[in-house]
Parts: sequence; C-alpha cells; structure tokens
Amino acid sequence: MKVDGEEQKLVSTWTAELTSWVEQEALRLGFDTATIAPVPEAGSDVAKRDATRFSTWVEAGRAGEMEYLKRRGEDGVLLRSGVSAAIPWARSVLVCAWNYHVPAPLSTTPVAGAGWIARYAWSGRTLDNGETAPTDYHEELLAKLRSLEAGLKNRVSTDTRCYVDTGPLVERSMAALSGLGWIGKNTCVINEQLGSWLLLGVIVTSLPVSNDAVPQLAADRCGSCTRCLDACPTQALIGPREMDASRCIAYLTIEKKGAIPEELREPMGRQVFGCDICQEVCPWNRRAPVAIQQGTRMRPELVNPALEWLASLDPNDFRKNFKGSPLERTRRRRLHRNVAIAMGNSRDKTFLPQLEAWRQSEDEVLAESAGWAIRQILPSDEKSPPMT
Ligand code: B12
Ligand code: SF4
Ligand code: SF4
Repeated sequence: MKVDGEEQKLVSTWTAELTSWVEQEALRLGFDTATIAPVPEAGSDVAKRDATRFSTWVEAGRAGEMEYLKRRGEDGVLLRSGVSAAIPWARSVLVCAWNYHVPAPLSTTPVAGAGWIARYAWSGRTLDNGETAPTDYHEELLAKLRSLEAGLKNRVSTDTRCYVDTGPLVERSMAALSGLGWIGKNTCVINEQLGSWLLLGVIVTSLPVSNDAVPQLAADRCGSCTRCLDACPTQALIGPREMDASRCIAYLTIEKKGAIPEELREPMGRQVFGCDICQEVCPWNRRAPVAIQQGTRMRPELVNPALEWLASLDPNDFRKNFKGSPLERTRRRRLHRNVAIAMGNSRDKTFLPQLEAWRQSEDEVLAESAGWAIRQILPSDEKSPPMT
C-alpha cells in the first residue's frame, strides 16, 4: 500500500508510529487532542465496573425518557453497558476532543429579559453572500472523524465506526480510559490543560492496544471542591459523578417532551436550551484556552438572546436561525415552552401579552406552561381566571 508515495505494510495493531500519526493528524484536522483507549475485555474488572455503573444508573430511572439509553440486545444486556455489548469486534476507541470555549459572558451573570442557550449551540458559518448558516458539532466532528478514518484505513487494515453522541457507547467512559481527562464531580470529562468545554467524537476500531501501551488514567483533580454540586439549580447532581439526568436542565429543555414537571420549572431560571452552570463554576475552566476553530464562528445573537426575540420566531424565522443547529432537534414548539417558563421566572410583566397569547394556543403544553408563567408573574390577587 502506498502512503505519501512510500510503500507501507499493513499493520494490525496500534504501533507507536501509527499512534503518533493519528494524534498529529487529529490536530491537523482541528481536534485539540486525541487519545486511544483499549476496550475493556469482557469479564474484566473494568468491564464489570462500567457495566454495573451504567445498569444501576438506568435501573434507578436516571435516564428519564431517553429511551435510546435503555436499549438492550437480544440477550437482554443493555447495549451501552460496555462497548463489546453492541460492537463485539471492537478492540480500541480513538477519542478525539474539540474545544469550544469562547470568551463570552456566563449564564450565571443575570441579564434582564434574556434567556440562555448552551454555548455548544452558538456555532455558525459565514456564507459567501454574508449570511450565517447555523452549524452543529455533530456534523462538524463527524466530517473530521471521517477524514481521520480514511487516513487510518490507508495505513492499516481495520474495521472502524465513527460516532459523535449517537453510538451505542458511553463516550466519557472511553475518554477516561484513554487518559484524555478525568470524570469531574459534574460528570463531565475534564482535561488538565483544556478544561471541560470539550465535545467528543470517537472512532471505534478493531486494532488492539498492546499491554505495554495501555494509557495511564488522568489523575482526578477535583479534590475537595464541590462547586458544581452546590451550583446545580435542580439538584440533578445527586452526588459526585452521579447525575439524575431526569432533573438536569439540559434534559428538561432539550430532551423532555410534553410538560416539564412543575417543581423543576422555577429552578430552571432563564435556561431555554441546555445548561452550562456546572461547567461555568468549575475552576478548571478558568484558564481554559480559547478555541481556534477553522471555518466556524460564534454567533453573538445567541449569547443572552432576548426572550422576546425567541418568542417572536415564526416557523420561517426558526428555520432560518436554527436549521442545521442543535436547536433544530428541540423544534420551535419546545423552545417556546422553555421560553414561556423563562418568562415566568423573570417576573417581568412586559411578557404578559405574549404569555396571554400563548395561553390561548392549541398546543396544550405551551398553553399550560404559559398559564403557569402568568401565575408566577402576577401576584395572587391579579391572577388570570383558570382556563376552561
Ligand atoms: C445522555 C447524554 C446527556 C444527558 C445525560 C447526561 C449524563 N451525565 O449522563 C443530558 C441531556 C442531561 C446531557 C447533558 C449534557 N451533555 Co450530554 N450526552 C449524553 C450522551 C448522549 C450519553 C451519556 C450517557 O451515556 N450517560 C449515562 C451515564 C451513566 O453516563 P455518564 O454520566 O457519562 O457516566 C459514565 C462515566 O462517567 C463512567 N465513569 C464514571 N466515573 C468513571 C471513572 C473512570 C475511571 C471511568 C473509566 C469511567 C467512569 O461511568 C458511567 C457509566 O458508564 C453523551 C454522548 C455519548 N454517547 O456518550 C453526551 C455527552 C456526555 N454530553 C455532552 C455535553 C457537552 C453535555 C452538556 C454540557 C450540554 C449542555 N450544555 O447542555 C450537558 C452537561 C451536563 C453534565 N453535567 O453532564 C458531552 C460531554 C463532553 C464532556 N466534556 O464531558 C458528550 C460526551 C457528547 C459529546 N459527544 O461531546 N447529556
Ligand atoms: S447542566 Fe445544569 S442542571 Fe445539569 S447538572 Fe449541570 S448545573 Fe445541573
Ligand atoms: S466544580 Fe469542582 S468538583 Fe465540580 S467538576 Fe469542577 S473541580 Fe470537580
């Protein structure tokens, strides 16, 4: 096989040269770091520990309505309880991380009348005509992974699969096993140099990692800090490295269909899409380097977006602003449900006409959320009559 004009032999394991090439190539493609994790052997202590952790989590109902996390194989085993459960030929996982840190205000700094969209969804691309095309990290990272995969397959004979989020594996577990970072008490992967504003993409391969090349785990640097646990508004972090996802604002605003449980609405504050709080308060993000991203840029209109603007988006506006963005998945109706709740939490009476209009909506969830928001804003003696 010819690589860069030279004949090369196909290898069937991670050699030092191949590892070094893949790390450099990942950087060239725009990733900030890339590391390789061996897939724990079925029956090994690590495999058993991860499988127990995941199944206990699912069985305790922590996954809420995210049914895809609960999928089982024909043998009844949870597909995500270990990489081998869903991908029996997998021997290693190349974990690539992409820094998305941009210098911008924090959600924890209040801004009157504004909502908050999680910063991973701020990206866009400027088109030749000067217009902005929203972008989504899933596609951005997948394109980079595919290039890396093609280069890898040119050099070595291996089965591969690329995933960003959607694969039947717990990417953070593999990132921890690759030495990329440690799992913080907020459950995020933290890299000592890069912090935790990282998005992950993985290439599952059939290449084994030799025993002398097994990476060292990154040291856990959380120490006695509990800032994330203390700051989480909905107490979704029920313990260090333990999340009840059904209480997480990211789940409530992005994944949860239907009405949001009433007791969690007030703690949601002004978050209308995702939540950045437990990472904003993390000391390891204070010195996080600013991302250098080829092609994509931050969309300033999505930082502290006016609730009034979000509420005014008709289907066309929504498409124009969010087609191709992570918000597309949440759709306009659910975004408006979240905006109604944020309006209620603002206690700002200027939102009442919009909320009154939504209260008449045919969308029952939106109408009910708007009714709740009105009750938050108006003192009890001014409250609107109940809906009939
Ligand atoms: C479902 C999901 C969610 C759910 C549940 C989150 C959760 N903590 O589980 C919700 C919707 C709430 C969510 C929120 C967010 N998510 Co999310 N999410 C996922 C997804 C699709 C699956 C995660 C999963 O399987 N959870 C199940 C639980 C049990 O897994 P876990 O909490 O990660 O715990 C495992 C490991 O931590 C491991 N473990 C724990 N300790 C140790 C120690 C060692 C040594 C080892 C080896 C393993 C280990 O064991 C656990 C069980 O396997 C992944 C992508 C993927 N396919 O993995 C992205 C992912 C985790 N999300 C991501 C992001 C960016 C977010 C948000 C920041 C988005 C936002 N701003 O709103 C928030 C962050 C909230 C938070 N504090 O975690 C990134 C995380 C990057 C990072 N630096 O960690 C991922 C990896 C997506 C990606 N491709 O980049 N997410
Ligand atoms: S993302 Fe927000 S709601 Fe979820 S655990 Fe972190 S602070 Fe809590
Ligand atoms: S805020 Fe503190 S405890 Fe939480 S992840 Fe960061 S260092 Fe760890």
